[in-house]
Order: sequence, then C-alpha cells, then structure tokens
Amino acid sequence: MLAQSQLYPVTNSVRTSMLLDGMWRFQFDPASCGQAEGWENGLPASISMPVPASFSDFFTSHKERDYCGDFWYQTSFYVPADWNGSMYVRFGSITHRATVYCNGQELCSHEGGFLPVVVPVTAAVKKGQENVLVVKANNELSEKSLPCGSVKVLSDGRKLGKPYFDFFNYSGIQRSVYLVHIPQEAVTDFDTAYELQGQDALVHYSVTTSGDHPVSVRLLDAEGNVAAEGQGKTGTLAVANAHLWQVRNAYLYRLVISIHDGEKLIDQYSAKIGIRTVEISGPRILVNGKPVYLRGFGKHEDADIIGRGFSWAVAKRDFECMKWIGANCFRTSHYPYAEEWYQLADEEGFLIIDEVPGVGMMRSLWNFAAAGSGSKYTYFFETDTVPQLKANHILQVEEMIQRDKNHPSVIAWSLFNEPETTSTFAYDYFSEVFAAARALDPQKRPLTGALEKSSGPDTCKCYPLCDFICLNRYYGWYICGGPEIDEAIQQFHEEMDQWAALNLNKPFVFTEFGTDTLGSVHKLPSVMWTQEYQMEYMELNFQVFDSYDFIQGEMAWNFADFQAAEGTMRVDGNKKGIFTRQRQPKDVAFLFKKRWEEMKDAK
Ligand code: BDP
Repeated sequence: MLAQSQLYPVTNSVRTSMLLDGMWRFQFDPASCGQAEGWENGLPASISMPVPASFSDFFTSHKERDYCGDFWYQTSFYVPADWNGSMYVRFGSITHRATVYCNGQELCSHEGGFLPVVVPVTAAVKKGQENVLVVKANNELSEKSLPCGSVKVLSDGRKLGKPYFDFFNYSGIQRSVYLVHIPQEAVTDFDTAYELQGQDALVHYSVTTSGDHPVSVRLLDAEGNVAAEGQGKTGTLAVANAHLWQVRNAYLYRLVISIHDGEKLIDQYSAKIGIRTVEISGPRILVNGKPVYLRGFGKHEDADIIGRGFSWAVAKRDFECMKWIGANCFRTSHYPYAEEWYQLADEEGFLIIDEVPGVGMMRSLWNFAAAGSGSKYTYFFETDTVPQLKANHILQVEEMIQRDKNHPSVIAWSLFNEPETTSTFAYDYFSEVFAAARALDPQKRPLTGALEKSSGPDTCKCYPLCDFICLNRYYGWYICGGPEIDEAIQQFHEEMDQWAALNLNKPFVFTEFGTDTLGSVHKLPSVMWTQEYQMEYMELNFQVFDSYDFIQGEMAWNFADFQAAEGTMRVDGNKKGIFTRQRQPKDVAFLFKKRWEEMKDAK
C-alpha cells in the first residue's frame, strides 16, 4: 500500500484542486551545490520555465538541451485562510527523481519519472499567505533506475546521459501540478471489478478512507440517473441492463463515493468508470466475452517544442489521427503516460496496454539495433545493482497499477520492453516482478511484456510468465532489409512456425514492427527509408500476421516520428512514424486505414 493517495484531483463541495501550471522559475545545478547553498529557500539566479513541459527544446545551445544532472524548479502558491483540511501538492510526474520543499522545509523524495509525486504540505504551509514551492530534480540514468542507462563524464566535467533506450531523455516537470485541499477524513483509494450476468452486471467495489465514518456509493449513468447504490467500504452493486463499455464505443458511469457523519457530508470523491471485462481465453483476447483484434500503435509522449510535456492539444490530435486510421488501441511505450491520455482513451473506447518504464535492460547504447538483429549481449540481471533495480521496478509496477487500475481503457499491464530474457537470472528477476503485479490488480488484467528478437521460441526463458505474448520484430529492417526483404519474410515465417510448434494456446500480439521512413523521400523501385519501402514492408508483414490464427494484434512502431539520442542510426530522431512528428500521414497511413477499416473487431 502506497503511503499517499494516488487519486486524480477533483473539485466539489468538499474538495478543491487548484492547477499550479504556468511559468515557473528554473535553474541548472551542474556542480550539485544547490542544497549546500540553500536553494530550497529560493533559487539565486533562475530563468523562467513553462510547466508542464520538458526543458530541453526551449534552449538554443547543446549544453542546455542535453543537460544531465541536478536542476531546480520554483513557484509560489496562495493558501486560503479557511482551509482546515489536509493539503498536498500533486505532480503528475517529475523526471526522473525529485526532492520537494515547501517554505524551505524538505517534505519528500521520489524516484521514477513517470508516475505521480504526492507531497503532503499541510504542516509546512502558511495560511492566508504565499508559499514557496521548490523542487530539486535530477535526470541521470543508471543501471539501478528505470529506464536504464548510464552517465558519461566529459573531459570538461560535463555530464551526458547515455540512454540504453531509443528515445530522447526528456526531463523536467512534464505533467500538470495541482494544489489539493481535502477533508481531514477522506476517501484515499477505491477500486472496482466487474462480472457480467446476461444483460446485467455486478460491480464489486472497495473503498479506502482515512477514518471510520460510514461510506456510501452511488453509480450514476451518463445522464446522471442513479443506476445502483450501496453502503459500506466494500460491496457489490447490481446494475440491471448494464450499458457496457465497448471497444471504440465507450459508455461511462460515474461512481460517487461519500463519507457521512449523520446528515453531514464529510467527503466525496467521484470518478468515471466503465463496466467491461477483459480476459484471455486460449488464443483470443476477450473484451466483454467477445474476441478483439488489436489494431494500433506503440506511441511516445513526444512533440515539437514541449518534448514529453503533456498537452491536451497534442493528445486531441493524436486521438483524431488514431480514429481516422481505424485503430482501437495503443501501448504506452515505454513508460506510463500522463493520466489525461487514459481519460481520453476511456471516453473514446480505446484499449491501452499500460507499460512500466522497464526499458533498457540490455547493456548497449544501441540496443534497439542489437535487439532488432538478435545480436548477443552480456547478461543484465547478474550484477550487484540488480536488487535495487528490482525494488525500483516493483515499486513502479505498484505505483502504475495503483494509479491506473480504474481506467476501463487499460486492458493489460506490460512489465518490460526488450530486456535480456535468456538467462535464468532474467527469469528469476521477472518472476518476482510478475508475482508482485498479479497480487495488485483487483481486475486481474492480463500481464505481458514486449520481447525482442533474441527472445526467441528456443531461447526466451520469460515468455511463460506472460498471459499473452508480445513480440517486437523488424524482419525487413534490422534483419535483411532492402533487396533482401523476401529473405526476411521467409525468416519471419520460420520463427512464427517455431512459435506455432510450441502450441502455447495463447494470443500473440506484434507490439513493434516498422521502418524508418523520411516523409519527403520517394523512390521507384523502393530503397530503405523511402515511403514506398515502408509500404512494401508493411504489406509483407501483414501477410505474415494473416497467416497465423494465434496472432491477435498488430501495433505498428511508431504512431509518429519521435526524438531520440543523436547518432549515425538516427536522422534527427526515429523516423518510424506512420505519421510525421507534426502528425501528418505518411503514404503508409492510407494502407493501414484501408486494412483496419475493412477488418472486423475480431480477425
Ligand atoms: C525497439 C525498441 C524501440 C525502438 C525501436 C526502433 O523497443 O524503443 O525505438 O526498436 O529501433 O528495439 O525503432
């Protein structure tokens, strides 16, 4: 059980949430001297910095854009004199770790850059006055933290982040920040699980509060009519003629949880929920008992100027593009996204494979290429730092499930992306991570992880842990690209035939396949990097997907071009987008649209 409530902030008659987004103050601290010099009381030489956003792409010099080390943020907020409950500041995330101070007092530290940081401030604030909020953050990568990487120290002493992953190490306060005031006795958590019975549904619920006063719950339909009511912290609501949350046809109820002292309302919290079930049955993924074929993307939180900062505008455009192309799902590769993405997916009926930042668990700066081609590497799970890495991994799984468990859009948890999986060390490591996740989800959603090429049918020790199997494969790109593409497809079939021979009786989903493609380049006959090649590659991949009944999903890499670390393998970022970074379709997008629109929900 996490110490702080992860509930998304709401405002109602007893709760207030104030958005602290806007222009904050900011200062780099390359010598890590801020603490010794008392910066927690106020930054001595700060510049302005928008929140939420990554700091990198505002700058015009390499040193600032690629900054690695400590950096500080500061803002101030007013606390009304009549606030007598509990107060906390809730950051959607701070990348990758942070210590937070209020009025100079150190209040909490948090590890991990993609999940909420909840800071109780009740004892530190001055009521009826302005309060100073300071954050010391750090974006160094290591083999103990998620995602994994290392830091290179240059001869002038400057640090440079060396990601073992293929996305830019965007950092900062990248999600919204709220000041929240809640009653002393409050709802701190809730969860639901569903059972369908013909036209009706049972909603099993459980509520946690910080006191002993009685709890009641009401389920309101989309028009606000009461669909069911219950008393007590746990119980079951019977919903007659339940309106189900369906794939791309969402229906949301509102669960209203109240704490009363006699007639007096002590606290109230409400959230939208969707009644739906998810299960794996043989080689099928079932939503509400019906098979669904996953059509979608691996994505990134990534856009011009704001980097990994959350923007409603970018999210809106992404959903419109995904709807236009006929997609029904996406994976939050390679980290949990801002909560607003899930809220939109709940509304739009999109399915999400929610991924923990368990990426880079191979010791290579270009492990995406190593992974794609199946080259060998040293075992990652055999070192001294593994116990700490595992503790971090499990903590982030816990925080992710705690945060996202009530979203109907979330249909599965992905607990890794392309780690080393061929050693018994890897199996032992992931057995513990999977066991932790299984114990945490009240809805018992399927668990999985994305496997790279070296994790093959004959080598991978970890696929038995997965309820459905996710493969990232680049036959025709990292393997036998260009003129050898027919050879690549033959090898692809050979691998799939080996998987088929194992008779696993589980669904397989391709969570990555793709080619880097420049939106401006055409050539006939095609060559790699052209739009024509991306089309040919996809057509051949589709033929493979359509040849095996147990393949139950295709999620192209990537939804859009995105920024990555510089190098000879990347042309101003990864260009495998089906859309450009500005969210305009490449030619191949029309191919996907035709295929996906012609597909029924199930294959
Ligand atoms: C896979 C990784 C992904 C990379 C992709 C690629 O999971 O993060 O961006 O390959 O090479 O190995 O484009």
